[in-house]
This record gives sequence, structure tokens and C-alpha cells, in this order.
Amino acid sequence: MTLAYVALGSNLCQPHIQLRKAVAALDALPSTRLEKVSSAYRSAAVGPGEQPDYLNAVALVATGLAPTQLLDALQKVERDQGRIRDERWGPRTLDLDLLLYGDSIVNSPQLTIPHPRLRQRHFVLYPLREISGSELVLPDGTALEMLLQDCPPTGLAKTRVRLRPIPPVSR
Ligand code: ROI
Repeated sequence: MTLAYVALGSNLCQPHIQLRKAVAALDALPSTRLEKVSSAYRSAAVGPGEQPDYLNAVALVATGLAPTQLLDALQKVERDQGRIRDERWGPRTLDLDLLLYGDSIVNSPQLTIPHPRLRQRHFVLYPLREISGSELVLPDGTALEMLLQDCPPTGLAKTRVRLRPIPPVSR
């Protein structure tokens, strides 16, 4: 099993519902167990043009899937939740990005790990730190803490949106 971090984002069709469904879908992937989910964070859309605010989160999964198998599975979850791959920077019902896969570095035409835009996105770095702790080091040796120093959380708001079901009280 390999530990992998996945970023979740949505700004259409009730983002909190989209993220909640996606978290459940991650836990239901074959050979995969959901380990942790960050809080949901709200932020203005980064990138060109006007579009609704985003809700973002990061999940940690333990998976027996290979990186490309996990990518395929994530893209299927996106499609199942109505994602149409259209505009490059456009609004989306669900975006799932494979951020990190163990200590692997992957550079193939289909897949780049660590995710190429992870380093400059506050809406990824802060939820990532919430579940990884600040000691996380990327496979190239960059400390997460260094990236956070260059990326202030301006306009990023932690919400009280619940992304996982409340576990039943055990007696
Ligand atoms: N902006 C924010 N705040 N969150 C996202 O998930 C996000 N995703 C995108 C673009 C359009 C770059 N902007 C975003 O794909």
C-alpha cells in the first residue's frame, strides 16, 4: 500500500455536496482506503476570468493502485460527478488532482507527480499541511514549510463544512 494525497476542488452544483460525494467515492475505490480528509476551505477562483468561489480540500488515501490506475480512477469519479473537460481554467463540478504518491516522482505524458501546480496554490498547501503535518517533505527534498512561507493564505477561509459522515457512537 502507498500513501497518496489527492486534492479536491469544486465551484459548481453545490460544491459541498460535490466534495462530500467525492470523499465517499475515494473511500470506495478498489484496493484503496481513505485515511484522512482536511477541512473544506473556501477561496476566490485563482486564474483568469470571473467564476464562483471554490471549495477545496485534500485527502490522504492508502492505495494498492499504481499511479496511473489511481489517476484513471480519479478521472472516472470526476466524470461520474458530471465533470466535462472543457475550458482549461473554467469552472468545474469536481476536480481531483493526484498531488503526491509516496515518494515517487513521475514524469509521463499522462501524469506528473508531484502535481506541477501544487507548489504555488494556497488552496492545496494549507489543507495539505492540516492532514500531513508541517514535517512533510516533497520527493525532491523541498519542505512543505518552505512552500507555505512563499504562499500566504490570503483569502483562504477554513469552513465548518463536514466532508465525512459523523461516525456512529460506539457503546
Ligand atoms: N481556484 C481555486 N481557488 N480553487 C481551485 O480548485 C481552482 N481550480 C482551478 C482554477 C481555475 C485554476 N482556479 C482555482 O482549476
